[in-house]
Amino acid sequence: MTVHGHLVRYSEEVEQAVADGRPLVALETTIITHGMPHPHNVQTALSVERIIRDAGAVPATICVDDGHFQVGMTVPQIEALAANPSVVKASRRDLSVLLAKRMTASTTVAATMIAAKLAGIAVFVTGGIGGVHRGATMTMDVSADLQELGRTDVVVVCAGAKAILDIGLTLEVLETLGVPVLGYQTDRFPAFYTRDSGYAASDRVDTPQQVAEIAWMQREMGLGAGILVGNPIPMDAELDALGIDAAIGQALQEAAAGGVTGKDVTPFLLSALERLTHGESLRANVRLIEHNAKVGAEIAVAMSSRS
Ligand code: PSU
Ligand code: MN
Repeated sequence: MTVHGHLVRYSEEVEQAVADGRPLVALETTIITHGMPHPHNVQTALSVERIIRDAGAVPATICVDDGHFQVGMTVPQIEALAANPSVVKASRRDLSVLLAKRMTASTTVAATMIAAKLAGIAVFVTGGIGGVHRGATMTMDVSADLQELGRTDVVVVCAGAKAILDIGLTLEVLETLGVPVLGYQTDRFPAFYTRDSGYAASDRVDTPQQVAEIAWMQREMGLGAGILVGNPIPMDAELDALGIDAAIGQALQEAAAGGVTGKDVTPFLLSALERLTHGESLRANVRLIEHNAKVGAEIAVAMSSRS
């Protein structure tokens, strides 16, 4: 393993892929440590990597460790992270502290975008992004993921945003920040467990090549912002909208009653939802991430044909 500069440390597989100019796909780790229960988190992380390899790209799962961004993790490294309940969640604010203290941390969408950019990786696959929380007009709870999308030019493939958030306000903020929100083979912005949030995407794309062309334009102008690709959950995996809405309502009530704030809000809501749907939400979560992995790898392959 080689140290690149002072900040990025590649795995052997990723190092080789960079040297060979092969397409890479970044993956976050907060979903592993704070988004899914063990052992589903490890199984999903490894299956997502496999899907990316099968589609002709190289996965780079990213975390913070020993004063570096670890870009590309071995199976034992992923297993250790997934089984360690004391790993902290790192977003933009936390990175300098955690790197300086040489702590182990998982990276959110925002932190993974920063690492991907430093590591020269153009495409990043996740499940759902953070956004504007319901009630944010009072709490001001707006995920740092949104600002990052406005300032870091990485293509982020997701299944939309969970309805634990205020999706309308999330889309307003993304518009203000100049982030294209592309519906992948749909005109609609997806809502994670369901294919339609009730809001339109800002534009529609139908092929990986189209995403690549838009990303090149964005770069040529030096706009600096990322691109959000909303890839809806496969039809046969979609959950019943009313059932999931009821569970979300209950989860939000529990969070309010428990006085949950700050970086704990999203993990709290995700685990409450898991419990309230008796694992149904988890199965959907796995299916949509696997789907995102396939589409993200195809976009990475399309983008690597011109660089
Ligand atoms: N939304 C999900 N699943 C997740 C997350 C969000 O449906 O796992 C994680 C991602 O890592 C995201 C982070 O970047 O939560 C957002 O946290 P916050 O709202 O504290 O910015
Ligand atoms: Mn928050």
